[in-house]
Amino acid sequence: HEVQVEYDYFKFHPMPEITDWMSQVVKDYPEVVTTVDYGQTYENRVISLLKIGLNTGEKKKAIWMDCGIHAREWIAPAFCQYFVREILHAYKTDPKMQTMMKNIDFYVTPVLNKDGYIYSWKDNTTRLWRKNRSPGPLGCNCSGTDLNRNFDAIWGSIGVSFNCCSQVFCGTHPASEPEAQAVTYFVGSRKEDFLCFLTIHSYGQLLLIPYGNPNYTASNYDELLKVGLGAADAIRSVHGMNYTVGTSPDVLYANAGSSRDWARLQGIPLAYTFELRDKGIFGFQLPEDQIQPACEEAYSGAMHIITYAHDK
Ligand code: ING
Ligand code: ZN
Repeated sequence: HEVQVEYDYFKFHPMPEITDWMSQVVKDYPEVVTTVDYGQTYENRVISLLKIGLNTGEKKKAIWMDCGIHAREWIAPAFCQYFVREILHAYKTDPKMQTMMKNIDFYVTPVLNKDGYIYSWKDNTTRLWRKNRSPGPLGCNCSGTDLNRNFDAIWGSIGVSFNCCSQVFCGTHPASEPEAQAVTYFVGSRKEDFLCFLTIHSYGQLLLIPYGNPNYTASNYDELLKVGLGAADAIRSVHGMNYTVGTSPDVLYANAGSSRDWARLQGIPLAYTFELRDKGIFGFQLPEDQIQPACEEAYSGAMHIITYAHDK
């Protein structure tokens, strides 16, 4: 019989270890955690999420969180795993979390772009891969589509490239990629259930709100900004780190086809992109000794948004 080894949340893990971790979480918390397989990657890997919540027999509201849509942003999958650990610990001890688990289901995808993530672990020449691993269109020698430009949200309008060699290649048509299709179908088919859609990236220490195209303004822009600023305050209170809040064009750059904009266009009110640590000293190659503080502060920011969504 196997010896249980304590999972190290403050190291980066290759894909097989994350997959094993998912199975272990289901075994450890069978009354609140199940896995849902909801798609396949280009290389035919199963895309799975953890569904976390109490089965009340009632129709429940939901929270979405995905990590690892971009391969090289390793702190993001580490955060999804930490987030799951924290809400499950809180569920055991904190009446507020027990209430939340009755009212809502958390849908957490630790690694959405599995093919890309595995490729970024291959060797030091592939460590900074961003896109998925689908081949380019006929006649193009580069592979990979930027999944965060591929969603059906004012697709192709701004801040994207139609050159398949670009890091921000938006694909051949909206949701051309199987990974974007999986999210589109899973979330889209139950969009009225979702109170909030959080998509986790690095780096930059930003909380980005819709829309990426400056010609569009979210109908609840004021609410998105207010709740985002509250989350930034919560983040700052943990380790003093500053996060900037605003639309992508206001604080970073314009873009179209992001999953966050797609979620907001579906009617999900609270849609945020988290850009975790740091601000560029280490960039995508965040040292492992920053995983814990980065996750602690981001957890506090995410819980600020989730608590607002739940209590609203
Ligand atoms: N940044 C995001 C990107 O996809 C972003 C930033 C998200 C911009 C959503 C606009 C909308 O480029 C990283 N680091 O991937
Ligand atoms: Zn990213």
